[in-house]
Amino acid sequence: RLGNMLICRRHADEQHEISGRATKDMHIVIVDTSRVVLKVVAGMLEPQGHNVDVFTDSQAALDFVTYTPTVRVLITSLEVRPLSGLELCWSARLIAETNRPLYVITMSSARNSRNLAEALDSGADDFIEKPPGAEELHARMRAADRLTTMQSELIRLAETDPLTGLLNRRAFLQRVRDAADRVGNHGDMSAILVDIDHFKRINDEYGHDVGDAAIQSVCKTIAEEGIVGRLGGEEFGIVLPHRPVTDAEALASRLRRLVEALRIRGARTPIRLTCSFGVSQWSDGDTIEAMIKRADIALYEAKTTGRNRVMS
Ligand code: GH3
Ligand code: MG
Ligand code: MG
Ligand code: MG
Repeated sequence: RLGNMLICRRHADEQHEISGRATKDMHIVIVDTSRVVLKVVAGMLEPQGHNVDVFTDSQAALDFVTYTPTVRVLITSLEVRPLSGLELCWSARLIAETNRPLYVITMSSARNSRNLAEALDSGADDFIEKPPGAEELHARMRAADRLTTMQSELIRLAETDPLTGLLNRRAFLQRVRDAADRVGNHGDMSAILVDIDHFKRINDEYGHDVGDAAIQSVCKTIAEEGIVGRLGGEEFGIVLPHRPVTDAEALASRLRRLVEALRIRGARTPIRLTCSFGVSQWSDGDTIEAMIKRADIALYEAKTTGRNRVMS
């Protein structure tokens, strides 16, 4: 048991060493009404390599954290304005529930169990007493680093398709939905669906491994711009936010030629393949499902009129 504790301790020491290096740095936001407190806390974190931004205004801090996805830790005093520390905590928790890791720590000079419980119930991950000691603060940052690193990895695993590294269907649709919110009702947005032609033949003739390699090559070729996802076996989606359908048509035509020029290795002779493309545009009062459905209808038309073509 004691041996175990020693090992844990040594591990902690190693972690401590690592945390001093730039590779372990985190983007941290600190909110407090006192510039002195901000200076003291930032002064403990910056020498560790962390990138620190300080705010006396909690609303400004929330806006910054909302629009700055690199922020991984938010440390807020409970006594801040105009949003209280608990409100800030809660709002920050809502951001973090989407798809980014954010570790929230509340700070108060009055450490009582009521404060602590309220902070945790408002979505805080941790609570520190003001002013924190350097050793304690660094240990808490290491805890934040462990948790957010694991969260990032889990988010990555949940969002990406392992064969191609592209967004999977669910993450793709979520990303497109977010983009649609930004584009609004009257803005431009366009979509492309891509499906490999006669792909079953490639699998049948050369085997599943070569089929997989073909999917990987096609995905590398078509993942040029926009939001790109693997929607099914050998079917991909590309969405161009803020871009008219003519841009999507031009991109699809270029990608069609690039795929045609591809040579897949893995068999005795290089394999050639083609893709069909369906293009659609975002229109007033649309849903992303409707936009993608129209691209799917266009894709079907490309298939039935001879494949290796772009239809809109
Ligand atoms: P079409 O031109 O009409 O699209 O013909 P197709 O043969 O491509 O037809 P379809 O799109 O229906 O067939 C897709 C095939 O892709 C069926 C499935 O066996 C294969 N497939 C799906 N996922 C994978 C995968 O991850 N790896 C490999 N090697 N094959 C896959
Ligand atoms: Mg098909
Ligand atoms: Mg196909
Ligand atoms: Mg298909």
